[in-house]
Amino acid sequence: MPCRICQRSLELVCDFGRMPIANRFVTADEFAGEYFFPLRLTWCPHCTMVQLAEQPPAEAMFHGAYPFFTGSSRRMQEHFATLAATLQTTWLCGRGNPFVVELGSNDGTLLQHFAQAKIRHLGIEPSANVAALATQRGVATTTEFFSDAAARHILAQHGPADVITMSNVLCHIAPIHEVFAGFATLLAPEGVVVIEDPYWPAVADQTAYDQIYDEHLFYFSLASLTALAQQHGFVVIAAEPQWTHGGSMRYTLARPGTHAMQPTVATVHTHEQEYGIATAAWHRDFGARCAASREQLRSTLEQLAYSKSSVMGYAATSKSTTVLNYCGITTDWLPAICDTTPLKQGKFSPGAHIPIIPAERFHSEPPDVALLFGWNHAEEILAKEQSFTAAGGRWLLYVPTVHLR
Ligand code: DWN
Repeated sequence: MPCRICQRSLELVCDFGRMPIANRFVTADEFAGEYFFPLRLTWCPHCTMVQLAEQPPAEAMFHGAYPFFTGSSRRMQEHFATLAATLQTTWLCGRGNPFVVELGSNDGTLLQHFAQAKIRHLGIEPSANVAALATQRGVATTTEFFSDAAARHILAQHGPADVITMSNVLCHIAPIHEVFAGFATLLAPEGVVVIEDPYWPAVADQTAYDQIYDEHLFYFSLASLTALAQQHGFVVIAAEPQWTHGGSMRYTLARPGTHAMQPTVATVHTHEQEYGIATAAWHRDFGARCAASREQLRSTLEQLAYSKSSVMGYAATSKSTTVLNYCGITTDWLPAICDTTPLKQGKFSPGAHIPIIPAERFHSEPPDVALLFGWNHAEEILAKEQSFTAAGGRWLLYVPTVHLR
């Protein structure tokens, strides 16, 4: 497979082995028919885009029983409330009857703020169950994948969009050029595209290899996103680091000459150059650190089992699927994972088949050690689980390094 952005040859960064669909939690009678694919991370030495060598079909990943809800974290709700306010004050103020479009609008966590403010909006969400939740909240939502054809249809119905936004969505999409064609069709002449995604240098720097799974096809940096945007006649006018998902970047794109470029672009660009993210050595080093982290986590879990300490996983994140399968973790070391999502409870984790139990069981049967798969929510989770820690419970983390605390 050549680079999806510039069509030149890709180089292997790390082979994570056979992997199931990260968000397809299964029942026992589904074990035999589980979908597996080779999870291999590559990078393009020409345009610098980091990407999976292959990805399962979109319909296998995003379906009518998609079990991730943006609103499942209190701090993420706050983040999206702030983003909504920022979009309004920065890009919509002074525009008559503005129109906001969100791709992958999930349960409407962001767009509900526009609905409440009676601002014209439209969410585009391919997973019917989460889209239905957004509709119940009064968020105008259509259940489909975004494409240039969809953009033409929306343009005819609603007119051009002043803001097209998406958070943790663009990095999931294989027909990415089709999506950019849709931006060009739908965006008003002076409109902006606001994109948030995990920031590849932050992922690599923290050895957060669990961000690598089927849904995450692309791993953007400013350099690689700029190369992509330029192909479609857009420039990046702002690049602002975010705390979300362990380190993300918010990129604002516009048509050349319509808005001034913010100083943040030069700052991030300089940082990426100094950091050397466009070198083969930097990528090789990441691959080596993933393998070392796996061995450390395996040996820590082995020691805990040997000392008869009970361990429970905390939060059945998509990321946990990579950790469990890459590290070969079984129920011998991890008998269960607790999670707040009813759609996951009572099922088994993809591939490794660890039982998912309700979050309440963490309180009624606290383990000696909690393996924190939701490490990106550590601040929120550790604050609400203070009594576990106060009673002597310990947390096992693996980002940025494997450690007990
Ligand atoms: O890009 C993506 C990001 C934004 O969200 C997706 N491809 C899917 C998803 O990834 P994730 O599953 O790794 O997301 P989170 O937000 O790290 O984890 C969510 C899971 O954690 C849910 O199953 C709920 C659970 N959780 C919990 O059990 N207790 C979360 C919190 C905050 C908690 O206190």
